[in-house]
Amino acid sequence: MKRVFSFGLWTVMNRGADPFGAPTRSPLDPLQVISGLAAHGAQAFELHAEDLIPPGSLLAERDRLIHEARQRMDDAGIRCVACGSDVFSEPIFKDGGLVSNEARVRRLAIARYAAAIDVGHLLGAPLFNIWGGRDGAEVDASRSPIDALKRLRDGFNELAAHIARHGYAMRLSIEPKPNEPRGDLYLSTVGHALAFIATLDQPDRVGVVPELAHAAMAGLNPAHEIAHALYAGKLFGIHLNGQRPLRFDQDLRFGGANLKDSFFVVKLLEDEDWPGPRSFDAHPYRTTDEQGVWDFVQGCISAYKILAEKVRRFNEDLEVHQLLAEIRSWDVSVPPVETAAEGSPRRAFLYDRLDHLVFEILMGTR
Ligand code: XUL
Ligand code: MN
Repeated sequence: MKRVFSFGLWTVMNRGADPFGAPTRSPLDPLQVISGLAAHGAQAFELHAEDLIPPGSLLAERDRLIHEARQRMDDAGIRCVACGSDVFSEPIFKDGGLVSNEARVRRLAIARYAAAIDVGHLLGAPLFNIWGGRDGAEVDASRSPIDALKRLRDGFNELAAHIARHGYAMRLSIEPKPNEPRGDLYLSTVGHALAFIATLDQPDRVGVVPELAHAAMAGLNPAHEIAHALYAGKLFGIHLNGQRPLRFDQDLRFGGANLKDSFFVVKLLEDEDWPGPRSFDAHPYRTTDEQGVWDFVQGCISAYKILAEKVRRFNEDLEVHQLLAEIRSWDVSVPPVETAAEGSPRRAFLYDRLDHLVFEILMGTR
């Protein structure tokens, strides 16, 4: 299986601003980013419709930009694997898009998503991914969480109906995140999203896009999060990056933190032959200049490939094989009685050695 590497346009277009500091890089043009990604090893990209088409653009301008993007895509041999909408950055949605306490604002959010779905369709995106960054709360007294879930349900139902009505070959996904920018977001983990999807009118059309950083922010094991999505047949996409647990959203480059977690995520995706694009959603460091963003792109892809090679080594390692065969045999064998005095069976677990073999393989000493 040929792996497809993908980046959000917004990752490369990120200008290095943070809540305490101004941008450190000049803006990159999205069309330039599409060609640049292809030139630096990516076969695909994701975008928010607004990354390409400034909000408020007239239809003719939208069509011109889509036409130009499609031309770039054809020329560079790169495709669009997911579209979304930047419903989170505009002041009108400050108290929520789909969950706003104002019906008028909820309608605006749905219209905004629907328009972005149309853009995604025109770019050939098979997936519309929704990260509802404002669909949360700081003041729980302001909204019942049950009402929030019902509003989210109504919103997702309407968007799925929009896709069906137009006959688009497009699925929907939820990208969960526990918090930030809101104090708490309602769709916070893969588990929350899966339970929520089951309440929708067309649950088959909707899946999840787990992000490593978002799982780590909730203190969760990202490989386990992704496994839940895979197990439910709902892994519609993935966002790869790095993050120190239980902190603000760092969006570090893939491989920039949590080496072992990253290894087990790659191992899961590779062992399961997951066919989807390996999408990166990280930011070049604020210290990086315009030139350096392409090092960032190549670095993320290279980190994935190196980890995939480590997975291959792990899977082919003779001692690992022996240990895993031994572990599998326990399923049916009775453990030996350790001492006559104890009289009860005791198993010699070999996990210390196994864990060290992972360490050695990752460090390159094996
Ligand atoms: C935010 C995040 C977003 C989504 C796309 O944390 O991950 O960039 O991936 O809206
Ligand atoms: Mn993301």
